[in-house]
Amino acid sequence: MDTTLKLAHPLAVKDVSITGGFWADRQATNRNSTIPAIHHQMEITGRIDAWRLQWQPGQTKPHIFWDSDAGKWIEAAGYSLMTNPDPTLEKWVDALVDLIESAQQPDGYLNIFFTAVEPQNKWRNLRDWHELYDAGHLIEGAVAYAQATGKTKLLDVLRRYADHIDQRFGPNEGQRRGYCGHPEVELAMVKLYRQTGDQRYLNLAKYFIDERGREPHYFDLEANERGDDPAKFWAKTYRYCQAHVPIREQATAMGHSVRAGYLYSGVADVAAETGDDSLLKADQRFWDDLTQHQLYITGGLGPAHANEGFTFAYDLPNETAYAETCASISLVFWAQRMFQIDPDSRYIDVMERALYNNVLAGVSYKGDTFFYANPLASYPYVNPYEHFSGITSEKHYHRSEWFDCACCPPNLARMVASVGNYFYSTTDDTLFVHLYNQNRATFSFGGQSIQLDQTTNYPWDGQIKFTIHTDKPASFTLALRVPNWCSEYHLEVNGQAVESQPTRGYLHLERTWSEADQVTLMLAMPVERVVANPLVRQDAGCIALQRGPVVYCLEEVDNGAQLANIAIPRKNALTAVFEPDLFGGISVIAGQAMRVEPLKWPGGLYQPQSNFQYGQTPFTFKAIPYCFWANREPGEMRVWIREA
Ligand code: FUB
Ligand code: ZN
Repeated sequence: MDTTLKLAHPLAVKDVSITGGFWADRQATNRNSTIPAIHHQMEITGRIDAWRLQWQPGQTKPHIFWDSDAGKWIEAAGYSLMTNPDPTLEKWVDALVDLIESAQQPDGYLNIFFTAVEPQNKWRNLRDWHELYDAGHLIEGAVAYAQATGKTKLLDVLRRYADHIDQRFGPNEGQRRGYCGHPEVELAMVKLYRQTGDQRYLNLAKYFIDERGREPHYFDLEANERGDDPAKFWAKTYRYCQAHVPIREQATAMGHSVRAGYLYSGVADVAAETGDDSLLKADQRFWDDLTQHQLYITGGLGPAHANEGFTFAYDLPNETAYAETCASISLVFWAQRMFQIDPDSRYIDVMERALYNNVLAGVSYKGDTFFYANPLASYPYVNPYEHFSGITSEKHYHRSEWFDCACCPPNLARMVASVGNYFYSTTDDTLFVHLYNQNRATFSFGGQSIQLDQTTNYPWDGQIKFTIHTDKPASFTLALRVPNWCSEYHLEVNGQAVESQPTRGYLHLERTWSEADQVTLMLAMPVERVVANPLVRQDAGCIALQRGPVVYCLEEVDNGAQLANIAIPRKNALTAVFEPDLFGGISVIAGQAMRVEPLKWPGGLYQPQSNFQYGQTPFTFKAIPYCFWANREPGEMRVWIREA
C-alpha cells in the first residue's frame, strides 16, 4: 500500500462557469434541447410512470435498466442547475424524485423491474440483470442533485438503498459474495462515500472490485442456484464483463467497453482513496493497452457490436465501428480519474480526443437526436447499431430520437452539463489547466479565493489568454497543458516571453500572482495529416485530418458521393477556413483532392486494369469536424481518406 499518493482534485462544475465559445454553445443546446427532449422521451415511453410500480401483465414491460435512465437524467439536470438555475427543470426533477421515493420498499430496496414485474427474481442474476448498475446511476443522480440544490430527499432514499446493498453483499456470514456484471456501482459508491463521509460505501466499492473474478466464481454459483448451466452464459466468457480473473491479474482492456470504462474508473477511485498501488498498476496496464492498441482516432472504443466491446489489438474497422457513445463517455471519466492519481497529460490528451470527437458525435447539433454507435465511415445501408444483420432498411445511418435501450442520450446530457468539471484540477499548490475554452474558474489556495478567466476561440484557434483576479498576491503554480497534438507553442506572462519545457505535459509557472496578471499561451494548430500504425489494416494507405483536438471527416453533401474514390495528394496544401455560418461558427479544412475513378467503367463487377483508364479529376474538397457529421443532408461520410 502506498499511502503517499499526492492526489489532484477536479474543480467542481459549479466552480467553472463556461462563459462563451464552443462549450457554451453545446451546453446551451444541452439545457434547452437535450435535457427536455430526454424528459419528454421518458414520459412518452413510460419511464416516469413506471416508478408508480403499477405494471400489469399485458402492458409494455419496463426494461431492467429504466431506473438508470432516470438516474442519469437527474444527474444531468443536477449539473445543469449548478450553473444555470431553472425552476421548471427543478420541478420536473422534484416530481420524479417523489415517484422514486414512493417506489422504495420498506427494506430500502429500489428497482422498478424487480419490484413491479419480477419480484421473484430479485438479486438472482447479478451477472445479467443490472440491479447494482441501476443503483449506481441513481446514486450518481442523487449526489449531483443534492449538490446542485441542497435537496437531499433522493440522496436519503439512495442512502437507504445503499445500506440495504451493503448489508446484503460482502464477505461476512449471511452476506452474498456478489458484484455486478455491469460495473458502475463501484464508482457510484465512491461518490456516495465522498458526499456523505460514510466509510462503508468506500469499503463496499473496494469489496466489489476485489471480489470480481475470484473463485469460486459468483456468477457460476448464482447460475447454479437458478438452475442454469453457467457454461451456457450467452456471452460465453466472463471476459465480457471483466470478471474472468481478478482485476489485478487482468492484462488488457477487454470485453464490453462501457463496462470496462466504468470499472476502470471505479478502480482508479478506489486506488485514489486507499493508495492501493496494485490497482493503479492494473489501471495503467489497461490504459496503455487501450491507447496503444484499441482506440479509434476519434476516441471511440469497442469496435464490435457482438459484445459491444473490444476485439483484438489493431482491429479498428471503420464502417462497422460500434464505438458506443457511452463507451467514450466512460473513457472521459476514467481519464480524469487517472490524472488525479498519476498527473500526466497523456490521460487528458485522450480525454480531450474523446470529448471533441466520439462523444459529441453522439448528439445532433440541435441536441434532440442521438447516435448509439459512432462509425468512422458511413455508406448507405450500413448501420453499425444494427449490425447483427449488417444492414438497415433506412438508407443512411442517422441519429434517433430515442432507443429501447436508451443508455446513451442521458449519458451525453450529463457529460455535456458537467464538462466544466474536466477543465481543471488542483493540488496543494498547483492549478492544472486541462481544457481550453472561454470560462471563469474559481479556486482557492491557502484559504484565498482566486479567479482565472480564459479567453479563447479554442478549438478553432490556439491562442488562449488567462487573466488572474485576486484580492491580494497569491503564490501558486499555474500548470498549462501542452496537448500532444501540438509541437510548437509560445508562452508569455504579462507580455514577456517565458521559456518553459513541459513536465509530464504541463508548462509550470510558479510565481506570486497579482490582480490582472496575464498569461498568453499560443498553441500552433496546423492541419495535420495523421496516419495509423501500419498494423491497423483498415487504415492502410489512408490519412485522417486533424486540427488541434478536432478530427475531421468528408461528407457527401460537400464532396459528392463515392468518398472512397477521393484521394488527397501528399504535396497538396491543406487550409483551415473559419465558416461563421456553419454550426455556429467552425473551422473546416479545404484543399485540392483528386477523384481517382475509371474514366469509363466497361461494365460488370470486375475488369482487368488494362480494359480502362483512370481519370484523376482535381477538385476542392471540404472536411468538417467529425462531431458535426450527419446534421445536414444524409449521405456518405469518411474519416480515413486515401492518400494519392
Ligand atoms: O447494459 C447497459 C448499457 O446498455 C450498456 O452500458 C450499453 O452498452 C448498452 O448495452
Ligand atoms: Zn450507451
